[in-house]
Amino acid sequence: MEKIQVAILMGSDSDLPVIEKAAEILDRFGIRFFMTVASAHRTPERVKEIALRAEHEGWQVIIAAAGMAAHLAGFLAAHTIVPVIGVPMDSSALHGLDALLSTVQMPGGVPVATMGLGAAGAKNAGLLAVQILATADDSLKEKLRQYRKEQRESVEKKAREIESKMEEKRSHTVK
Ligand code: RP5
Repeated sequence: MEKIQVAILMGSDSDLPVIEKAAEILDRFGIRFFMTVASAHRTPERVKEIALRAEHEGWQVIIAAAGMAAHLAGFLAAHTIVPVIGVPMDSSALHGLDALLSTVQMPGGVPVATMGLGAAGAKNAGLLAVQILATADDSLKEKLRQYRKEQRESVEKKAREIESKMEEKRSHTVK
């Protein structure tokens, strides 16, 4: 069986619709990952076990998504030297600002790489994990370059479409 490279943990299954954007990226790059729910407050022992398993099994990156007090990423980071990427979730009356601040404001000595809120943050967590893995994998580097190329081409295509639409509009009004 292929070795797990990345783990995606979420504080609650309600985080799944957002954090699955990270999973989509890992799938796209052919990264083997493990995904589960573990709560820093409601199942702290389980989180600790997963952090220890990460080192034991040689996982290379952990992505941790949580809302509200959002201690999941920090709690994991406290129990392992595997790099942790935190993704704050918008799941409270404060619309994620609470989770963003508590994920990003780690005390010196225990880093958590914090992504933005929402689907973009989840997608970037997947991409950052791939970029970390790519530092020691030339074929992944090539796939990332291709990804950026496709992204660039897609933006350029949209730019051309908007420019020609505007041009067409202008030619009608000038007449
Ligand atoms: C939920 O509470 C969240 O979106 C979330 O991830 C979670 C945090 O759970 P604890 O780790 O605080 O138990 O509503």
